[in-house]
Amino acid sequence: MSQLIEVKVPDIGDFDAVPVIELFVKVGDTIAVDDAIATLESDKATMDVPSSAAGVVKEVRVNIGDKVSEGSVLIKVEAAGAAASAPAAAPAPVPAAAPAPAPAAAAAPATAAAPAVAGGVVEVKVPDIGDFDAVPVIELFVKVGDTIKVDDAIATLESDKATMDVPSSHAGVVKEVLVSVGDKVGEGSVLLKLETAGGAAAAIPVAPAAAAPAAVAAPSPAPLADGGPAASAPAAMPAAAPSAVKVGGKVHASPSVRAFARELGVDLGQVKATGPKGRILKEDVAGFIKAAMTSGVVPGKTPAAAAAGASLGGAQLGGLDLLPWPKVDFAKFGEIEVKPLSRIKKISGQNLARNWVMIPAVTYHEDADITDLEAFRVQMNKEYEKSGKKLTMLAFIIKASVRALQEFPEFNTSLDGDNLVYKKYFNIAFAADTPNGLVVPVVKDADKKSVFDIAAETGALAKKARDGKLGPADMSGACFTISSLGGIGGTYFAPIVNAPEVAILGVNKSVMKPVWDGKAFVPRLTLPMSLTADHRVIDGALATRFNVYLAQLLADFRRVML
Ligand code: CAO
Repeated sequence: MSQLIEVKVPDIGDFDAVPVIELFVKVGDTIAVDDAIATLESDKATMDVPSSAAGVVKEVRVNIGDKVSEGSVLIKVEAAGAAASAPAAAPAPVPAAAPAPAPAAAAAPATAAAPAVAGGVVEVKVPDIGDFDAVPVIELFVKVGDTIKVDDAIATLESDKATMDVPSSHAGVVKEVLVSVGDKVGEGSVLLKLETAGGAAAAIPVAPAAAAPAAVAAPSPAPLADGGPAASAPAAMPAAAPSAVKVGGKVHASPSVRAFARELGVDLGQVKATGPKGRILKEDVAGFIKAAMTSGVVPGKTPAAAAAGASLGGAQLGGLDLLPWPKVDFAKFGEIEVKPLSRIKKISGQNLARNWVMIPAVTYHEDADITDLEAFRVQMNKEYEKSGKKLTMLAFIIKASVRALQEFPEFNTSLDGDNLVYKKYFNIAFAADTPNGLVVPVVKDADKKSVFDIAAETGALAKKARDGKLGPADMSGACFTISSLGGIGGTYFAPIVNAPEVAILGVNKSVMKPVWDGKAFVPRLTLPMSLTADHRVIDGALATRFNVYLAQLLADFRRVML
């Protein structure tokens, strides 16, 4: 038997008529206890309301913009059988974030007998934040040497349900910062030591007393965040003191949006807000990521600047909050010579940096037994010696790769927003090492060419590359890239996907290895292969199937014709 359970706004203190700013559920959704249902936001705190029941959402009783209070029904949930569990022990109260109930009676803010400071060093502490304890600091807005005013935001604290800024209780110059991002703090934790300018901290507005007598009676160092009238002071959550925290700071976003952004490594400062009062919505973060993924460009920067920023370790790449590139005076440690990067290195570096950062790439290794293929290649080259024709291992690998791409079409695709573009042509690029850097010429329509043709074309393109004569047409339109270090050596490596392609095959020098044939170890010529694939398109199982298939083709090249 199923039953309908009403999920209501829990006790949020004296707080009343708080706007719903986000809704996370819709009819038909299956939710668990504690899943966030909605975000409520006052001018001081943002709080997610967790579900008190598990089940399927049958009705959503509120809309964005509706004002709710304790007891307002948000949704009706159909709990299946016993799963209907607890009309849960009273709805999990929203953790204390904001402060204290502002008694209606007390209309005007009072000026507290704040600690009179006649100059000197004062400690700025976390005010009374109710039952809340050990809350992580997620942002710090001040550093040693900063001059701050009363009420300037010092830090943002964030629990899994609420976000709150801690304003300064005093004005002065920051002498010491005693917390770091990630530290957990509770009421009374010292955040800063401030050198006050004398009396600066004296007139601290305090919420009009009443509901939180203890807190207010004392010369609390926690001022009203905005010094405003009590009526605007949120009474969220349990306990509470005079208003001491506020949401806002640099960015305006709910805890769940902040968590979402953190998960994706997005700096909310970079995201354009479309919500009311400049609030960043989940859609804004998703849109920011999408824009960065499709353009490959840091919003507000030119592609070159963005990529240059990446290659130089610039502070921002696609919203990632990176440290600036270390600036070292190398000459201090010994003799140096500075040479500018070649044009090719600058351009390829920008592309490599973008692809490395933006593609969730995984590299899969496989060994191909090319004993018979190499013997065949050597024999054919002898037979065709006089004709001037020559077969290379690279040409065989290109031909086999085309066959594998036909067998596994996902490898012959490109991502375009939410679409996957399947290509019906087979243009294979190969990395060519030149004195000026790496270039990637393309063998067009490799499926229509013989291995001899491909060998001749790669030879001609490689020469053109070394002579610096490749044009844009020689290097465009690739579907899949092969990077062969076989002429040099190595065992395995992890090539970087050449976007917008979704995979790249690296090969190293083949070596004789003892392989167990069931009765004895036999010497087999083994080609080490390293396939890197974009995990957004290609899963590990598919990548491994591709590798195994490619190895089979190279082990018995007759399979390419099948
Ligand atoms: N195993 C063993 N020997 C191999 C081999 C392999 N996988 N691949 C090539 N060789 C041998 C060749 O048979 C040739 O030997 P012979 O002269 O005796 O015939 C020799 O190595 C030289 O080959 P090559 O490298 O000149 O020719 P290629 O067709 O194999 O490669 C090209 C051409 C353009 C791919 C290559 O010159 C090149 O630039 N490779 C570097 C690519 C690169 O830098 N990739 C890294 C990108 S990521 O930083």
